[in-house]
Amino acid sequence: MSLLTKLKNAAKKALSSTNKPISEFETATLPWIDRTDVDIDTFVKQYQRGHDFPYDLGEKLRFWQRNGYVILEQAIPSQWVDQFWGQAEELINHHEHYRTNVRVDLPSYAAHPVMEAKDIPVDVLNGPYIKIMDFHDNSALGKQIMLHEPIVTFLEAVFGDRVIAMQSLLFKYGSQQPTHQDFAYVVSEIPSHLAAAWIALEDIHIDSGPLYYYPGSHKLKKFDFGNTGIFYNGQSKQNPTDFANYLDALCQQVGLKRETLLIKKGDVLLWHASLAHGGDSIRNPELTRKSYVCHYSSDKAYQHHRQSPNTEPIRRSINGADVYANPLMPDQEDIFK
Ligand SMILES: O=C(O)CCC(=O)C(=O)O
Repeated sequence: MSLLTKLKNAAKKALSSTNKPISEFETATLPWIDRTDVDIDTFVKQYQRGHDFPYDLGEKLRFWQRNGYVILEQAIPSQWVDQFWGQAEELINHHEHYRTNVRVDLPSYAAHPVMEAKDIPVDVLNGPYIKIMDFHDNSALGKQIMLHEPIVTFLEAVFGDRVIAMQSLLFKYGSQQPTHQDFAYVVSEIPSHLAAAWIALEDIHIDSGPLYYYPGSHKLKKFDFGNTGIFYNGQSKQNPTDFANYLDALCQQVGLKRETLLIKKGDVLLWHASLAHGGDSIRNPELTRKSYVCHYSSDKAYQHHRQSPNTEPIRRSINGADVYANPLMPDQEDIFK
C-alpha cells in the first residue's frame, strides 16, 4: 500500500469515529442528476458514449429523475442468459465443488445464514429463501452481463463518473423481502452514489413473487434507524420491519402507487439508491423467478473492495467500467468462463 493511501485511510478512520449519523445524503456530493435545476438536454448532447445507446437517453434520464428507475427492454442477449443460468445450475447441482457464498434465509440457518455452496444440501440450494452471493466473482459471463454496454452507458450518465460494480445476488425464487431502500444496507464512501440492476433471467409471472416498487419514492424523507441514522447495522435501534412499515405507510400517505415488475427475459430494471422496493409474496410456489441483481457505485465513491478496504483492488475493466476481483477467494475467480 502506498504512503498516500495509508494516510488517506487513517484520515478516513479518524473522521468516521467523530462523524454523527446522517439523516440525509450530503447535497454537495449528490450525483448531478439528483440536484435541482439540472439541464438533461445539454448533458445528452455532450455525452459521447450516449450516442450509441439503443434507447432514447434524454427520455430515460428524465424518467429516472422523476420516478427513480428505468427499464431497458431486451438489453441482455437471450443466449447469454441461458448460458449464465446453466452455470448457476452447475453450481447448485454440483455444489460440492464450489466455495461461492450462499445466504439461506431459513430458520434452521439463522445462526449461520451465509455458508459456502459446498456445505449446503442440494435440495436447500434448489429451493426458495436462497441468495447466491457475488456469483460474478466466479463467472466471466456474470461480469460481462453485469457490465453490459447499455447498463454502463446509463449508469455512467447518472453518476457522471466511471461505473464500479460492487456486488451481486442470484435468485431462483422470489425473495419476498419487505420494502426497503438499498442505501441503508449497501454502503459506499458516498452513499448517494449507488444504483442497482434487476436482470430478468426468465419471463416474470405475477404469482412468482415479483419485485415491486413505488415510483417517485426516491425523493421521500429518509427513515431514521436510531443511533445509525439512515444506515442499518448491528447498532441500529430500529429494524428492517420498522423500515418497511415506515416506507409502505409514507408511500400510501403521499399517494405513491405500488407497481409490480412483470418484465421479460433479458429486460433490465435499473433503480436509484433510494427507490423503495421489495419482493411480493409467492402465490404459486411451483413458479421460479430467476433473476440477477447487481449493485453499482462510482469510481469516486467505491475505491476498495468491501472485503478488503485497505488494499488496492485488482480491477477487471469491461465496457469502460470496473469490477474488483474478490480478494478473499482468488482461486474461485472466473472458474466459469
Ligand atoms: O429481487 C428481489 O426480490 C429483491 C431484491 C432486492 O430488493 C435487493 O437486492 O435490493
